Amino acid sequence: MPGLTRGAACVLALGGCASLQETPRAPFAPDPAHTIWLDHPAEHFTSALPLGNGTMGALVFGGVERERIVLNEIGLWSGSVEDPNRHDSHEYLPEIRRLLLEGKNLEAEALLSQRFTCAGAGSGQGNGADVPYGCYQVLGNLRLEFGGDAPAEDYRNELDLRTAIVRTAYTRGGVRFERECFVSKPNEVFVERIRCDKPGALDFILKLDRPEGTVTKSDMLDGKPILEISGRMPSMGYAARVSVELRGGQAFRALGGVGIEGADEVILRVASATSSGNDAAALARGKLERAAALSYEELRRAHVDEHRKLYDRCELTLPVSAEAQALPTDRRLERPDASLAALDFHYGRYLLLSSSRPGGLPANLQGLWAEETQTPWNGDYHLDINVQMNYWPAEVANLAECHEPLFDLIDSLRKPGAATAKAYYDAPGWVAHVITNVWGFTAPGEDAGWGSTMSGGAWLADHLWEHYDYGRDKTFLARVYPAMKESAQFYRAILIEEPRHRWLVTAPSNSPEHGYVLPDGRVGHTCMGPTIDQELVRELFGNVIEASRVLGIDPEFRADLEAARARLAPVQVGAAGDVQEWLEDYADSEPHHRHVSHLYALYPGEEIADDARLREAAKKTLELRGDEGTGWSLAWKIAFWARLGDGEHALELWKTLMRPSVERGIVMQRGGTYPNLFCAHPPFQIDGNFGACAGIAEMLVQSHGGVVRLLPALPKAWSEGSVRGLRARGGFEVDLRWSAGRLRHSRVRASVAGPLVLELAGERIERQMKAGEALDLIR
Ligand code: FUC
Repeated sequence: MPGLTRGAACVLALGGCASLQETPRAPFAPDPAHTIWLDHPAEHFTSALPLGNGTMGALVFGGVERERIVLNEIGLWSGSVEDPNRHDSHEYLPEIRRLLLEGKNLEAEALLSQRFTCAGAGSGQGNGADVPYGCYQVLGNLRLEFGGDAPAEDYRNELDLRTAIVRTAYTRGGVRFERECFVSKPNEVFVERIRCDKPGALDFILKLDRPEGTVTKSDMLDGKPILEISGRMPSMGYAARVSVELRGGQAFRALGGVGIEGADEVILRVASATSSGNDAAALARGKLERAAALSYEELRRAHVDEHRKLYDRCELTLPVSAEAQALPTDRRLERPDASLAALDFHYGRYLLLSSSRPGGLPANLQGLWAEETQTPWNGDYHLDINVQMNYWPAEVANLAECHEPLFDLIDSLRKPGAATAKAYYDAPGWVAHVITNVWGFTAPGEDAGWGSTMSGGAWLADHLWEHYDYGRDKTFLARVYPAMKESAQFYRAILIEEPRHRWLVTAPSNSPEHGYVLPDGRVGHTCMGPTIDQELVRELFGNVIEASRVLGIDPEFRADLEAARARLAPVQVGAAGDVQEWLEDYADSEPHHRHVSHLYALYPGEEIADDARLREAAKKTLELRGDEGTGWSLAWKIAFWARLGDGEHALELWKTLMRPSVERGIVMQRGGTYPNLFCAHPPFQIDGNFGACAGIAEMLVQSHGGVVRLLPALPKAWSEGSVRGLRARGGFEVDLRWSAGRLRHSRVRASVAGPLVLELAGERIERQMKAGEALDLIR
């Protein structure tokens, strides 16, 4: 009985769920620092608006005739646990090293190609969906087919970062339509409300599908429509289930889905799950049943409250240009104003808290948003910059708990990484090379040219220390110390002495994905002691030394590391006045290569920043490398220039990164930004979003070398502004307000007792802080 249904729903609506015709339309006034909006539906997912709760993701296209919402589950991977190690590889290690010590690098590389790559197909050259390595895959598509050909007017598709709600609104055939959706963390469900201002005018077909391998069910259960997809990967099952709540109108079976006719309002709930057993569908059903017990308003309120607890901790305000107030986000990319940098910063935080939550998997190459079954580069975890960059904003931008999934991943690599350490190096401890997945892949990659960089583990282990250094939580340090120590044990065991200076170096390794030119013109990759390895091992040893001191344990291991650390090859300055990328001053095979690995110690590492000679060399390196690059490469350079104190140059890089991109295939140059502000490698790769967020923070507050620096790289275009809730190493939180390019008010709060060294405009202030104390400076 339609009348009765309508009446009953109206009673429920008293809690605030007024229908659209009763709600006076508020003028559309998006906050330019917290809203991403477009005045047309997305043709591709790089214009769609992302939602996520760390496990479930959604990309909302905002279609008028046809709406598509891509659904994701962060654990949905093909592939399976495998043994990718060649267990006899260590037998060839002495010969590989002998060749390297004799300067026969290419011969060493040839042997590496035969004996020191992974067993099996490895990553499948980045197309690993059907090999054991596997691939992160799309869960499905939710489709709403409205049909008709009347044009839409007064259209907008809008994501409010503060509420994590996407709203799609337009007028069509004289009727105003409004859809609102979110992915709830507390209730583990995607929710969408569809309304219009004419009673009974909602007619559409609802469908749920997946590109491959799926059973689709659409049915009426007790008069209520249910849609479900489910399927199995080699090692897991997955499912998504949709329920439909109607206010007015009715539902009916339709070809490939369910039809809705004559409704005033429709509420969709979608739950999903992955499972190694056969219970994914049951898990999804359970979530859906729990969410069905709550009204739309209750679900919405719980979602917004939970989201704001994280999102509101930190805020950046920068000058807004008049046109930025009025322009949709994609048009703002053509003339990036200061407030777009604030939006980009907030978006980085938003994307992190949407794709990485405690208990889940880390944000992958695309966070948790993917529309294919073969995601570029398998949507995996690359360990030679990419997954680490994803977590650069976590501490400084006040989302430290979102860092946790990375720590779990690191912990999960200890066991497989120990097997790899044994197989290839006959060494203790654990190691990971260039790539990993959810199945514990730690072996070298399938190609020696890029696959044998051995510092992936050391770079990961640095994140454990960073989390401690920002928060100074000794319980955390004690928990993660074994992973740090076992990583140090590995590198301690595999270092060899190079003949020229008798420095200790890694061997065999390479400088991530870059080649050198030998004096005779031949190009090689394999080497000993690439600069990044030396920087990472020096840092790892330093962190483990310090951690063992803080925890009061392992004095003998500490002493051994101290002795070895003093003998590691130093950062060297080459003939061109730049930082040498390799132990020898080789020429670059690609002078403008995207990786700038040897400047690891400038950012995020600390070794270069406070050494005048090395700073100059780093500057020279950046000048020679140039201001181009893939998305993440441009983002890294923002942080490099910020550390060098050059805010104008950092801003230029950020502007280049904002360059509108339409390229969606894999291209190893010309990074930029898509209409939805996703970073374009190209293709979409989320590391550049996170790198830019961290780089912007680095322009405002730095805290390396035991000194908290305020406004160290402020560009002129940002001369007015404020920031609240940035964090600094040592257990500090910082608020700043500045005008005419000068700091007016700073507040530094200490969460633990300890010394504070503050630097602003060349002046240093030192204080002993108590836990909970705040220091205000007013100028
Ligand atoms: C590394 C980078 C590429 C790309 C890929 C996912 O191989 O060198 O640019 O980001 O990871």
